Amino acid sequence: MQRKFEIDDGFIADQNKALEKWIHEDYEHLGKALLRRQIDIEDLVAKAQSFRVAIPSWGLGTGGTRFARFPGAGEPRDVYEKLEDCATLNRLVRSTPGVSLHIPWDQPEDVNELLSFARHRDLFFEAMNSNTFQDQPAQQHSYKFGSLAHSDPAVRLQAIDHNLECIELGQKLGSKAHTVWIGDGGNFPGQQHFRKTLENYLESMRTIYQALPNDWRIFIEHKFYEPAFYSTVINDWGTSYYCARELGPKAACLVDLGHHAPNVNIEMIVGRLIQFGKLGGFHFNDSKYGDDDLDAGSIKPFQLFLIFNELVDAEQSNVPGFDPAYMLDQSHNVTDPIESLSMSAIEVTRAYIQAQLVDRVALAELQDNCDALLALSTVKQAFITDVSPILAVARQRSGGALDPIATYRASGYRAAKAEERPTKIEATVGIV
Ligand SMILES: [Mn+2]
Repeated sequence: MQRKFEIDDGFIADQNKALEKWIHEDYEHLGKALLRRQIDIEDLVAKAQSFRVAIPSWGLGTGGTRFARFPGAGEPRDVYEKLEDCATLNRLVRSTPGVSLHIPWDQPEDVNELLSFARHRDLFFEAMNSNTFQDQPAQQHSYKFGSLAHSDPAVRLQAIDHNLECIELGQKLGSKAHTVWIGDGGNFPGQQHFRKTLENYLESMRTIYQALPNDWRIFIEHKFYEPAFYSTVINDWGTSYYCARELGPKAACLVDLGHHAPNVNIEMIVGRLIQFGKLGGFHFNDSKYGDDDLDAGSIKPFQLFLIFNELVDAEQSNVPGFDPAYMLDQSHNVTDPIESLSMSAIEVTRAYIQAQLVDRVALAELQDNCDALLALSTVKQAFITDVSPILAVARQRSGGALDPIATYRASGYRAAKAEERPTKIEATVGIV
């Protein structure tokens, strides 16, 4: 086999040399400033080094909108090339070794081959994702009018079977979670009976739940519209919570930041789900209007920080069973996906580290004393602290790049892939 172009550790180390002096100077200064706040910068570097966010296999190609898709040169054409790009991304940022597969888009011909391909690149498989929102060639029943909640039991059964296949494949790949997002819903008032469709969904999910291995979790992802424009079956976190509770302890809610109406207080939803023991995980992305799937932290960085403020608060107070799965879920239309995912992984880590800076003892006292202004400023102080040197040093100590995007561009990776991967017919990518 022809040798494929890779960014190696030596190249990253060479690129780091040019930046090292300045970043370490900034790091030293930040260390002194944080010490005045009784914070040890080394603890934060360790936290940044241990932070992980999973990569969606479908995020490595150009997503496209309802209008068009403008594919870039050198995009991955199959699951192996997607994993190649995941490995490159992880080599740069060192926080993304987990990959979330989407079935059937990533259905391997040989499971063991895929597994060893991933292992050789220090990657592993995170949550599986089923797809019952589009029809596949030779599929018996159509999902045009729904899947797990469809009025026809035969369609529901087909959708259940697909989910069971995903779990079976996931077991072979070492995954421990399954995410179910469905496109079921209605475009018009009267089209669907709200209670009946939810009952159908629950009945289907009970069958899937029963097949779930004991050490697995199943994530329910809510979304208030799209592809259905009037009503969806799992429309909000309340319905998601109800279903997770009905199903049992292995079921939990997954929060996709783009799946809420504008101005909804997502950090509060996160706080509620933590309190109720049903926060399963996240699909991080950002949005201005709808399910835009823009890069995490690009539109509302303060919201991302406030979400992590809840997560870190739960982490520090040892909430029982608190173990959310973090994943990016983005659609890249005008950027190189590897660059967008690098920046997004960094932005999510940034929010996590900034949230560590909140003086929680002082905040609790201010809350008790009803001091609204100083409570806000305590939270804001953490948000406005530039923790970039911490993130850069953490990456470097783990073998990654001080400036992942500059290093990636200097490597000529995409141009090399454009040579190796001549465009073939439309690669399967999409938005969940
Ligand atoms: Mn999602």
